[in-house]
Amino acid sequence: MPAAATVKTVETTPIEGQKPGTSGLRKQTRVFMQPDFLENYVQAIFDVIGNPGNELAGMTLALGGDGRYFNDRAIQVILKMAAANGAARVLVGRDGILSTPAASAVIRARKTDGGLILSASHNPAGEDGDFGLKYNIPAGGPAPEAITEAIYRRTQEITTYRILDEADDLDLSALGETTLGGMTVEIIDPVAIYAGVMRDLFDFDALRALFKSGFTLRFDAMHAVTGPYAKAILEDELGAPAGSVMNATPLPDFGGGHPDPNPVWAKPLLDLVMGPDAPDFAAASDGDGDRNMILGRGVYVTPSDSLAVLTANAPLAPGYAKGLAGVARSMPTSRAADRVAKRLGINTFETPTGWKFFGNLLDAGLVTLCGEESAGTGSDHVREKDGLWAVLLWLNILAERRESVAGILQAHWREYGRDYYTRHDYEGVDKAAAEALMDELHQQLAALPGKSFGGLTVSAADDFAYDDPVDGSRATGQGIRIFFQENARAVFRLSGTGTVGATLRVYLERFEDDPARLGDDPQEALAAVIKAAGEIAGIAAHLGREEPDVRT
Ligand code: G16
Repeated sequence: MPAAATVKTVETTPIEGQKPGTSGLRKQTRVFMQPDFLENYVQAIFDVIGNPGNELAGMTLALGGDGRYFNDRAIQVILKMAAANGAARVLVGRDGILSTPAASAVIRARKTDGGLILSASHNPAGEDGDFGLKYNIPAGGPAPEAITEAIYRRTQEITTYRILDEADDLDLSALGETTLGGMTVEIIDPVAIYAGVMRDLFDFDALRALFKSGFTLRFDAMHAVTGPYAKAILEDELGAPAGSVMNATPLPDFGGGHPDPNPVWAKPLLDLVMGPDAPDFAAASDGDGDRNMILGRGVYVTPSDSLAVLTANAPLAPGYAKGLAGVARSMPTSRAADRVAKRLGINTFETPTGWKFFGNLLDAGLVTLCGEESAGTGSDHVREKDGLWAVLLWLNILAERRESVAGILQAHWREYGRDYYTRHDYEGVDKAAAEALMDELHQQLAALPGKSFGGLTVSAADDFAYDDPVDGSRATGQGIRIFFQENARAVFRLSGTGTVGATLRVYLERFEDDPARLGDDPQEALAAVIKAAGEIAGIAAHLGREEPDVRT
């Protein structure tokens, strides 16, 4: 970098559309690439987290992303802006790579003043795909709403941003320290700190023995960020045969795929476990490595069931041997984990959708595990959901129980009953139509109890609100819940992570204490609930769609 690098103050004006959603600011990549769009948002973050008057003076930040298109450019801009705003040090993953859970681990292990994570999670990548940016707090988790709202307000009044002038891009491919303006840039191994956390939690000897005994695994990294992590831990350290990790090289466009680990987008893996060459265990993760899908020979484990099974079995892993303080789940997640928690006599919490709502519960030691129907599971080891962690916990349980995934699941249902579950997504629908559907649902709420739809009778209906037991904050309008007398529930909410139009999510579940009675297909077992939900919300009339785009 030429010694001449100076701080340049650039005049700017607020840009529309910088309101963060469920998980930071997520937009089409081209929107992020507009002049000043990234710069304005980054400066707004720095203005909110910085010291009034001397910005980031003395602060250390972590920085990295899932390697998607524009990750490399955005990292260089953010580094130059951090230097211009006076940051002391930035820890950046080699080549700008950090999975979301690894970023959380770095923030916590190195006690930074938070970090910036570049990802649009499971959304497709590329110039025509999506991009995203979020700020995580020093505890390692996504910023709570008070902070994201302050950042948003700042974007609406911003007039200038600061960036280094005449500074060359840094080479981020070699580990070690370098300087940028007056700031130290420390290029770190993206895997090392994270792998250390996993080593502390799980019985790596037992896992090595499991693989040595011939246990087979397929992990689909979906050409996204988890590849290097999964290869280093599962293959290099634990001895899973080479090739157990598929699609392990992160690509800027994720190979043109949709790295959302669910039976629809990871269908080849689902087909594999349902076929004659099924491995003992299979799993997939998403773009930024925080989501997971769990499969066994001939079986798909829903995220809600996975949370329940992990809650019941976590103490088999050394990191949880003392038992769990409690378990939290997002509201639309099935109530399977609650049944386990009740039996164990531990805390349960039902929070709004969004990992940020778990942060306070974890910090206060009220819960140890958290999970969401959207393929997120995690624990108090970091403050993000963690895809590879879920895989390792499952493997540790399998290593101890030496039963199949299907066997464990069947035994779980026999013991606790089964919460049949499915989510129907209506994607890219007209925003106004989706909002009208939700408005109408609202208006009906009070009149619904006692009415019957498709053979089910509504027992209660509300719009979910959450009072945080730690800081007293209240989140309202978090999704409409309709309970039926027949142990069933339908939930409606609009996605907060989409970038085009609106996505209506309908979450459907029904509890059955004798799982043999309703058969194995959730769509069939839930037919009456699906019908009732469609009638109550008038889905076809509002959206002009007879069928959802995605059923998971
Ligand atoms: C994000 C949040 C999750 C949340 C999900 C919901 O996931 O981190 O906590 O469950 O959004 O998405 P939607 O609002 O579309 O239903 P991710 O993996 O996209 O960061």
